[in-house]
Formats: sequence, C-alpha cells, structure tokens
Amino acid sequence: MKIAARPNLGADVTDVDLHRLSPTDVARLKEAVYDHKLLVFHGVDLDDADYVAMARKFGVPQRYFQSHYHHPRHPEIFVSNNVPMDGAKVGVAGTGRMWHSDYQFFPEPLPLTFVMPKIVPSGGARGTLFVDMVAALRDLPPHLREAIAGTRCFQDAVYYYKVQPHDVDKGIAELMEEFHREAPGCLHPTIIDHPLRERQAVYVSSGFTLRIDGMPHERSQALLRELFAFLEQPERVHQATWAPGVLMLWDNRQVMHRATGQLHGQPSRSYRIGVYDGTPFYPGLPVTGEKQP
Ligand code: 7UC
Ligand code: FE
Repeated sequence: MKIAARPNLGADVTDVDLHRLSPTDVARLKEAVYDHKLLVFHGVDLDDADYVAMARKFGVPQRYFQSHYHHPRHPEIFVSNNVPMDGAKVGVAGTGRMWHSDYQFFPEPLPLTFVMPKIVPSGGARGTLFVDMVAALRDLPPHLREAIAGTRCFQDAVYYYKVQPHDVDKGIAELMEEFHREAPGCLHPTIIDHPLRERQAVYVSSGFTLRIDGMPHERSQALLRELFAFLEQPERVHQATWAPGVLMLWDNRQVMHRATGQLHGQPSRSYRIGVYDGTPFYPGLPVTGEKQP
C-alpha cells in the first residue's frame, strides 16, 4: 500500500487490494484519513456486496434516514443517480450540490464518508470539491474568529429536500413540516475539536447552516455571509476528480464538500457509504452508529 500526500489537501492511495484489507491495513488507513482528511484510492474494482463488506471493516455503515436514496439490495449504499437501472428510477439525482458536511443537521453527524463514482459524466471534469476546515480556521481573520468563538450554529437540510412522486399537490410548507418531523435540525458548535487529533475545525456550511444561535438575525446573517465567502474562496477549494477505479474516503470533521456543477441530464451515478467510526464526532457526543442494527 502506498499513501502519497497531495500538495494541498488529501492523499492518493495506490497498490492496495480493498478485497483483502487486514486489520493492520484498516488501522493504517483510518490513521491516514484522520491525518490527511481525504483519501483518494485508485485502481478500485469492488462489486456492491464487496464495497459494503469493505466499508464495514472501518465501522458501522449507515442507513440514510430517507429510504428512497437506498440501493435496492444494499440499504447501506446511498445512491446518487440519474440513469435508470433495469428501467427503474433508483436513488436520487443531483445530490450534494451545495457546500455541506454529511449529516451535519443531525445531533450525531456522520464521521466518515466513502464515495465511489459508478458512471462518470463526460464533458468537463466531474468530481467532488473539498475545503480544508482546519486550515480555514487557522487562516480565519481574527475578527471573524472572535465573533464565532464559543457560539453554536443551527443546522438544517430542509431546503435540499428532493420532492418525490407522492409530494404532488402538497404545499411547500407542508413538505417542510413533514421533513422537519424526521429531521428537525440541531445545534452544533461553530468550531469543533477533533476527537483523535490535536486539531480544531470550522463546522459550518452554506448548505446547512442557517444561523448562529442566540445572535440578532442581521448580525448572524452578516457573519455567516462573510464566513461562507471566506471558506468558499476558489483558492481554498480542492477537487477530487471522478474517474473509473476511483474511491474517495473523507473525514467530515475536517472538510466540507460538494458535488461539482454539471450539465443537467448528463448521466451520473455514485455510491456512497457513510461509516460511524466508533469515535464521537466531537468530544462529548455519543456514538449512535454502534447502536444501529
Ligand atoms: O440530496 C442530498 O443532497 C442529500 C443531502 C440533503 N444530505 C446528505 C447528508 O448526508 O447530509
Ligand atoms: Fe455529502
């Protein structure tokens, strides 16, 4: 196994057979993802069952809370897809096209995410974009850091709910209310401590972070606008390009991510598996994943 750091963010992993990971290999890869924040594996060839089995070695695979994202035979696989499978719609198209960290809007967010591109859109570099939130905190202008220190933010994914066939004739308010029954949103610290590294990270995103708790609305909005503009500067954004044989693994505690823009209708499919890694997302949180069936 070779792990080579990229110049800006993440590391490339080559010469590894993901069918045959020993406990030592898994331990090494987990250390590597906490160190580098993002790993990009190359030369990967796993079928669906093997993919789930491989992910299970890293922790407890998640079942996404909305079952229409699930792979028909493997509920642990979250399917982002716009190409029919055996004539049927499978998964959800156009997911993750906003800056976010996975499950940021739940009390216990998702620590690790695997994404495997299955159909790579042609025409333009298709990929996943990342921002290093540890580096961002380090570089944050002092006035911004002081303004957010000790605060908490409200996280909510309702504006990214994807309507389903049975939603026809429902009002937007009703759809939002239904979504909030399952996922009401929650508060998290604006700056989180990493449970396994001596690091802190900014933990907000323009996709899910709606306000800074306990602050007058105008001030909260102005600060978040400034913070998002800082985080999303082009020089902070690093791309992992999709290609056959690529598999990404990242630490949601240290990066935010989004899908690159792509022409609507371009065929695209990726399989995600979220993993609870057996460690609280940040110190003080429980480890729900271990209680999952
Ligand atoms: O459809 C999507 O973009 C899914 C998003 C609202 N949530 C992904 C997650 O795990 O946070
Ligand atoms: Fe995501």
